[in-house]
Amino acid sequence: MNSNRLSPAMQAALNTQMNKENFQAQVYLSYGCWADSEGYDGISNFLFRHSKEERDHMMKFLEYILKRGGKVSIGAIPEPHDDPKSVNDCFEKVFKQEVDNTTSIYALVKQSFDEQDWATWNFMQWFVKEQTEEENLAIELLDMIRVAGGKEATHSALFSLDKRMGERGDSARLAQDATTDNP
Ligand code: OFO
Repeated sequence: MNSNRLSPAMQAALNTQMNKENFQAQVYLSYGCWADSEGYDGISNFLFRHSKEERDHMMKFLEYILKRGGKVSIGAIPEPHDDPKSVNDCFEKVFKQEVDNTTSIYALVKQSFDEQDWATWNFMQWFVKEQTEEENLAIELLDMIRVAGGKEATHSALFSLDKRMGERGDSARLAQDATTDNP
């Protein structure tokens, strides 16, 4: 008896998104390494923690597919994009990645609606809320770099910004505090 409660199309779409979350974790990881090698410890710490969040998102999709009796397909993770050219470029790339991810999440919501797969529709609502928060966070980063001078930010402005990010509260939670249920 087939106990898979996901349609073939939905299973494929959820697997694609699961692998995309893993790719995003790699991108944040590579940006974190770039920031550290440029001397921005606070920004690097923030990006490393965010990488862990994306990895937890991947696990959330993985567990959901399994719970619905589906088949998980772990794909290869593409190489992350080139390193950012500056802190300004880094934050712009983060914003773009989050907006792009929102588009993918909304497509999944629409697909679940069209299929009347209410379990998946309900599951996806967590990600709709999460993307609003992640976009807010990315907008906040853009605001911070704009106030610091944007592309023209001086070393001392970037030093203060890095320090501030190092002292930030845990809006991006510490890796050890995150769980699959509450990434
Ligand atoms: Fe950046 O968020 Fe995952 O889904």
